[in-house]
Amino acid sequence: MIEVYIGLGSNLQQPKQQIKQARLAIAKQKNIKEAGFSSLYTSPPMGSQDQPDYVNAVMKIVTSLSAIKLLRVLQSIEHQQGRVRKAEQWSARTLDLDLLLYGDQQIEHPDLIVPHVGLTERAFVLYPLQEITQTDLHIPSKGMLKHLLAQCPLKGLEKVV
Ligand code: A4P
Ligand code: MG
Repeated sequence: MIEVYIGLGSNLQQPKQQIKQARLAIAKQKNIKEAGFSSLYTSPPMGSQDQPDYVNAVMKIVTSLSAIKLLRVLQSIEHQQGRVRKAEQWSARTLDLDLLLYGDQQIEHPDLIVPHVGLTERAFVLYPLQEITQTDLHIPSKGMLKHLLAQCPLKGLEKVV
């Protein structure tokens, strides 16, 4: 079994509900067990400002699935929740599931880069990640989470109450 962190994001069609629904869909998969879930956070969009604010969260799971099989499971959940892929990068979406960390592995596959690209500069990933890690997490090839957080302004990130 391997410890994995997943980033969840949504800014369309009741984002909070989308995140909650995705959490349930992930947790009920065969070979996946939920091991933690952060608060929900809201933040202005990174990328085009011509779209609604996002709701984000981070989930910890333990799984026996390979990283690629897990990616396929996450993509099918995105699809079930009405995700439409647009040509434009960082466009609005009902659900985005990013494989942030897969144990302490570094993966460079045509369809999968782990740690997730950009993770180290994204407040909407680093702050929820910190909330659900007991010890100080090491991000492979990037350093300690607490050092990354010290260099990452909140950029409008707020906990959803
Ligand atoms: N892919 C490679 N590595 C991974 C990984 N670790 N996890 C590939 C998931 N997918 C990975 O992803 C494009 C391709 O990345 C996939 O085919 C997969 O094989 P996608 O989900 O189709 O497209 P995307 O999400 O639009 O692209 P991208 O570049 O991954 O965007 P991000 O990084 O997910 O950012 N602002 C706020 N405030 N909050 C957000 O959550 N999210 C985005 C999207 C933009 N702005 C945001 C937020
Ligand atoms: Mg994505």
